[in-house]
Amino acid sequence: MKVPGLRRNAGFTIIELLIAVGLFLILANKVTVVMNAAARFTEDESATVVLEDQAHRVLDRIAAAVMGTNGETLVPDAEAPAHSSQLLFQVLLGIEEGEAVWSDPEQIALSESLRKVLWRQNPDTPEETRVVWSNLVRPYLEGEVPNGVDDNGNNLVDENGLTFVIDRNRVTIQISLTQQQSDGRTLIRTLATTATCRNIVTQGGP
Ligand SMILES: [Ca+2]
Ligand SMILES: [Ca+2]
Repeated sequence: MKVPGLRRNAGFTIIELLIAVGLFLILANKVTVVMNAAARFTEDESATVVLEDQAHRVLDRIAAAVMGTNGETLVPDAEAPAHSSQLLFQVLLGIEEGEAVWSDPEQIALSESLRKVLWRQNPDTPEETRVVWSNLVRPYLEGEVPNGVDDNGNNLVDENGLTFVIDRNRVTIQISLTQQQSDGRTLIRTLATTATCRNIVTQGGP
């Protein structure tokens, strides 16, 4: 015996199937968007930690070097707001028989490629030794482009991604590190600190 309406309720109609497939595709698309955003966020977080960690370590090393010098050993001997991308200095190693003992000349500078921070001892001599402290430097400080104008409003014009401002025995160090993400976006982190030359030696200095 036939029951009225039984055939119609036994399965999905084509329209119902199309609606179900459409809803599934919309849902799948939303899930994909959310997953991509989560992956991007995770990648950004990871890269940010790397950039900030490396920037802090480089700033700490430079600040420690500056504190080991006296103002007279710092080259260039520039008055603020003059700026430079290199420091040449000697570190006070100690006092021997009343005389200050200084290290061999050391240099911290941006490389010619504008991407690396290089520490060098006895630079440009056969005895030169060098260590790369960072290879993620931005060629110009965040917000700055080489156009003869102070684009980022810090009173410095066309300053590089590693910049020193020397004001007597105080050195302000600014650094911008950058890393390109897998989707082509670029992350930038900029940090700054000021260090003071603490070894004021009036006799026996270089
Ligand atoms: Ca500037
Ligand atoms: Ca500029």
